[in-house]
Amino acid sequence: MQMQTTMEPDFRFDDAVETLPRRRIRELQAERLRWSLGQAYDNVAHYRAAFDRAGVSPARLRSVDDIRHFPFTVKSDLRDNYPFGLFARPLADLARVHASSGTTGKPTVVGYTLGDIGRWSDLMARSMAAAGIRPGDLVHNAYGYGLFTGGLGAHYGAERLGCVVVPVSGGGTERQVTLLKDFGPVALCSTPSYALNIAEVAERMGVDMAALPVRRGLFGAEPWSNELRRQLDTRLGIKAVDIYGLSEIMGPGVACECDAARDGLHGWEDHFLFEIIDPETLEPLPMGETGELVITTLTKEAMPMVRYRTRDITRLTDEPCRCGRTHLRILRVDGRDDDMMIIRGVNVYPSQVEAVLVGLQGLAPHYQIRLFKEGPLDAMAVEVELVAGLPNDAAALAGKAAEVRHHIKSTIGVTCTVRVNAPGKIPRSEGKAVRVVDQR
Ligand code: DLL
Repeated sequence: MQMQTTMEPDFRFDDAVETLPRRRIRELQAERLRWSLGQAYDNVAHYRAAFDRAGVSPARLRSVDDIRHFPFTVKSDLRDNYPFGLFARPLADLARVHASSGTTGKPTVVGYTLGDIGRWSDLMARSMAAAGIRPGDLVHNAYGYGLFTGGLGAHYGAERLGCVVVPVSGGGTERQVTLLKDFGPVALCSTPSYALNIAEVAERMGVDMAALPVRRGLFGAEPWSNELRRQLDTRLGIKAVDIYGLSEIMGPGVACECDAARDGLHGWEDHFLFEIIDPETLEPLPMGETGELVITTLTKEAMPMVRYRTRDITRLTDEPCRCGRTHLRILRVDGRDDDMMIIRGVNVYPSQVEAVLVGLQGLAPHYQIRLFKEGPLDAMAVEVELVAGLPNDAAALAGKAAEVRHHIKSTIGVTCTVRVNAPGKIPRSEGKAVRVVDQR
């Protein structure tokens, strides 16, 4: 059963801004950039020192292209200024802090004024509308609530759009399925790996997700392949839409795909300046080239970020989109440069392995990659699972493993070890999936 939407299909939350001519977007960015750099320089000791060292001054900025003369900000700058050293406002003027755990050492802490929370909510509402969610829709929010920005980010955005939020948070998957069945939400917000977990548990409980009213999935916070998207579309009976963001810049809603094209994520350029740089030379790259995404905030009060190196590898396009929005698109993120594995000279992202696995018959889309040393070289072992109901004796598992190894070799070009496990052996995600286990 499909719910009818009451709004016209190309409904936009901020119609005038989302369709601004590109020239106007650049003018708006120049104006806001000067303000934002000024905030950083005047109120944050770290930026004042960094700008002075680089010999740059916000007042002398002529156009957005001048951003290339400003210094980058990196993750360790946040750690070095832990916890509140990068705030441009006194702590008492803030409304909230969030933090991400990070893989090593101290968490990175980010802060928001009430105004920042308002703009974030607007951008999440804009993203959700772009994804096809409409005012009045019931939204099941399975992003984790707490220090992680996913839960509260999606929550405030959905409320701002005029939706009714079910604030479930992550985990307790059987209960999630029961709520999805009983409440009949129109949209599901979660990481793509958790959505897959929900689909699997629903099947086990005998709940036909495709027969429920849910018709949109707003999935992000981790890289995922188009193959996984197709699988989620079918198994959940939805249209799965990609949403991107990071705590350092705001949280979810920095960019989001549109329902019309699902072909790249519109980066909201009235609030952020996007660049792609060569991660080796640190030089800006022209539109369309692949490199590291660098983002400068244009409207953040509590914590302006100047040329933040996201470590996310992708490319941008400013080709017109069929949805009518004029904001550039970030092509789907392959992964982080620190997730990139180099196996016998070949660069591999976990999402490429995922694309192969999900495309093969008889395999469940749950996987983990183990990195280990083989003599002096890095080697990769792929652990995957057979779907339930197939013969899973040793010979069947070995035969399937050989097939997977062959496909990985012919598609990605790397030789690796593959182990096909009986169903249920790979850990299931309740948030961001752990795809790579480093045993080197
Ligand atoms: O993951 C914010 C978020 C919440 C985004 C919910 C979307 C939905 P962090 O925990 O700071 O923030 O992690 C940010 O996650 O630099 C990317 O490496 C990765 N990431 C986020 N969205 C995507 C995506 C949230 N759609 C880091 N595709 C980012 C690929 C993504 N990677």
